[in-house]
Amino acid sequence: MKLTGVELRRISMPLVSPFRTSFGTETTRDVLLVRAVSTEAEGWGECVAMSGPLYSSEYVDAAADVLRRFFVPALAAVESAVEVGPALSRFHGHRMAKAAVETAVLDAELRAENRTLARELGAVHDRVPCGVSVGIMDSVGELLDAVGKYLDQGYLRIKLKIQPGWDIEPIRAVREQFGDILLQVDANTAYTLADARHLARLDTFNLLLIEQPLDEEDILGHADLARQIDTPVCLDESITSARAAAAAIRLGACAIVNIKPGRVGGYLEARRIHDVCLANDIPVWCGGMLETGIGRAANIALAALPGFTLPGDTSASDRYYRTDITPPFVLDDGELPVPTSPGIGIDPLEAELEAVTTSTEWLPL
Ligand code: NPG
Repeated sequence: MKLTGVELRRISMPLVSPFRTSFGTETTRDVLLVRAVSTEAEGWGECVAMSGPLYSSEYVDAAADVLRRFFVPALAAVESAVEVGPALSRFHGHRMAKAAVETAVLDAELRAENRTLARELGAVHDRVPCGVSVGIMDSVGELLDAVGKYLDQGYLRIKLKIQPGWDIEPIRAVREQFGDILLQVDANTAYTLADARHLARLDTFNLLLIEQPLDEEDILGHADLARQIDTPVCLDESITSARAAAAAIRLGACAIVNIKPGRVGGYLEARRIHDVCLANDIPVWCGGMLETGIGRAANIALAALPGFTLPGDTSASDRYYRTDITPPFVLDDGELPVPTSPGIGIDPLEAELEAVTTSTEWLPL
């Protein structure tokens, strides 16, 4: 496969409701889409970087810059997606940007060969169970309304965003109101090890897991915390590679791993993390970054691998967007279907895509 160029396309997607986490509130997703064009086919990737460097050091303008100046020019001799990682390995970090372009090349390659991403990654299911991530709210009443609505829609597991001052009471209220549902919490690094006794108070709520309670670099802190609380510790931000996953597991820093392809540099590294976790009996689940249908399609393929034994943040399109840029993913009995068409298995809808596009840039190779 010979790449002829890469298009960077920025789109602006208003969320159906603001999404509040411990690091900020997202009301509109400023998404960077990457389209890789080859002599045989073209493919899509979605960059999951946010507008600002708040979830991690990456942000969308930086992703566009590093792709334009360094990554795309380095792909001139690349003929297959497996060559993208090695071609970019001398560049440090910027994993979300790397993931976006690797996915676009992989999608183009799979489409040219008439193969699906799910099959390529080793998927063993044709449907995946779905959870939903519920942001921090102004009041417990508002939270209960939101959780009730999602449960009515069929979501199989609820994840609550927490932070100091918004943890015990909202969790207790959700448990009291909705009983024995699958429930987990996500702190996005908002606590320190000094909060261990406070976090041990969550033990009584029988949570599936607590996600990334401490700083992303604090692997030993997570190992210490894991010894002091009964709730299983899950890592997200800390796990940037298969090597990082292996180290965190060996140190006892996590019992569960959230896999987000963008965070780790792409689907090929995501699969390696899955393999490391499976070999160590560590359950994994697929995280989300408020993706459009492009990123969602690929995540659902990944979530169909055998080690993904917990419902992911792979919600239906209408949880995020009134109008998506692809045909929507619609929840069916709490599950989404794994795409069956070649590549990521979905195409942008031309008019919908044009309507939200704010800029495009063609980078010839
Ligand atoms: O359903 O896509 C989704 C969102 C899931 O909570 C979610 N994502 O930290 O995992 C996270 C969080 C996030 C959202 C992080 C937006 C960064 C930005």
